[in-house]
Amino acid sequence: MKLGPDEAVCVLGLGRSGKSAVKWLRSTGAKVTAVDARDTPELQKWADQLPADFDCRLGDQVGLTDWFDLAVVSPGVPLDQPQVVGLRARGVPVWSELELGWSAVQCPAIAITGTNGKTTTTEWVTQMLTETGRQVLSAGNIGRPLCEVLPQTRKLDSVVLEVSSFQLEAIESFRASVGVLLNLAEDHLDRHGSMENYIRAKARLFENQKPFDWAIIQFEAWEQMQALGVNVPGKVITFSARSQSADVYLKEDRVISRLPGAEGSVLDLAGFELEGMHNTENLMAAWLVGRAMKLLPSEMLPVLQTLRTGEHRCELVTECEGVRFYNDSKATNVHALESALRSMPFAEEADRNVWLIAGGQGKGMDFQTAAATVEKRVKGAWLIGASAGEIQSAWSPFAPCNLAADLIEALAEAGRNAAPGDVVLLSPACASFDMFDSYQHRGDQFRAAVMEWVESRQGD
Ligand code: UMA
Repeated sequence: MKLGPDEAVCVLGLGRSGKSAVKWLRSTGAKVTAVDARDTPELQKWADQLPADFDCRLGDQVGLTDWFDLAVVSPGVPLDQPQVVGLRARGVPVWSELELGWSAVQCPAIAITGTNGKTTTTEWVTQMLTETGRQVLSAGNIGRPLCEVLPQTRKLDSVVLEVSSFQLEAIESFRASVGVLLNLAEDHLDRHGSMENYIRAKARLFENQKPFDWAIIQFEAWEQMQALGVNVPGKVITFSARSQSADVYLKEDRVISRLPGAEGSVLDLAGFELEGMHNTENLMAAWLVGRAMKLLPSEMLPVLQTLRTGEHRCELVTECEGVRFYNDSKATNVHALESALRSMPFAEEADRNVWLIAGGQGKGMDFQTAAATVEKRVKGAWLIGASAGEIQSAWSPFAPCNLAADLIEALAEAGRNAAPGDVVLLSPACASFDMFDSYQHRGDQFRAAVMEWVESRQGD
């Protein structure tokens, strides 16, 4: 569907995505109705700044019985939400903000998804392409909606998009010239209902690809997709740090390729400062994107060697009296927590040297799946937030678990118990929204609390 001027478009959800969709649509001459279940002073103020004819409906009881040519849903609005169901029942096409952006984007897209690592890999790919002279911008789930950067896309070689299952669920024609799927593990089951639905939503990244497009897929995720009979029309390349059956795989400290024209060792990990198998796979994916974009190995390598993980991702905050404090607030699911536990430094005398702070708003995941890793690495856990009790039931047989009132108390307890060689790790395995504005807010609070705690120790 091509969007013409004067179309009546309803935008549901007025967070970052919805507001940028409204702005873009208004610039095209569309007649926009903006809707949000919240009726807050902040949203009122935003609506008041727009011209008087702007139709903004705030509150959880607003009606949507008028005709719309199109509805655009924010990622946080589920497709089984009554307003969306009602619009669909009346034959109104429902697009995600990603699909709306795609209808107006003026350059090819590189799109990166996966349960974990998608922000890091999006940042790395953007950095690699920028530093090798390509005109690119990152957008999407990374925090900058595609609709916000549309005017700039005319001048770009590519837009690098981090995409989520929420955004992919409501696409029609969105097509990535290069699509990347980093991994598939339990996440957002409260929204998708089952792992199968979640995998199918993620796999939509590849459904509109042409036979000459690239589908760069982690080997294990590819197996999960194949088990569901998902068809991928593009050129599939697999990578894995665990399975040597992949096209690109890990052997000791080297990344080996069996791709035609690039056979043999392509990366020597000794030259990289990246911890953990998950980061090796993120690196493999970035390298494969570079190859798909026709970058020369000699161009890519110097940039790849400078890559680091960002804030809130196993970020070393400080070391005090031989105890290292890590902020992994970005770990919002069980799989990310397991990756963090595996990549934490060991103590000389024992593998169980991690004092873990976890908990927050669960997403229908099974915390028990982390039990073996918790048993191997965790000396004690302090649990916070809405899921604290559920996590305690799941992990208590494997490690000492305690409930804490909040992050500050959990940190104080973990710090008090930690001995030289130990690690205090915030890796919540949950969303932050029960106690914080975002994972960044949670990580910032943790960092500040660690520094305060360390100062108080030094004052003793
Ligand atoms: N709302 C309704 N009705 C509903 C549900 C929500 O009106 O039934 C309203 C809320 O009242 C609120 C608005 O919708 O005002 C929120 O919309 P939103 O949750 O889509 O928030 P945005 O600010 O648009 O942020 C979204 C992504 N959020 C989600 O996917 C939940 C951001 O990803 C993304 O960075 C941003 O678009 C820009 O693309 C965040 C995220 O947690 C970081 N993503 C998940 C993840 O990474 O695991 C998928």
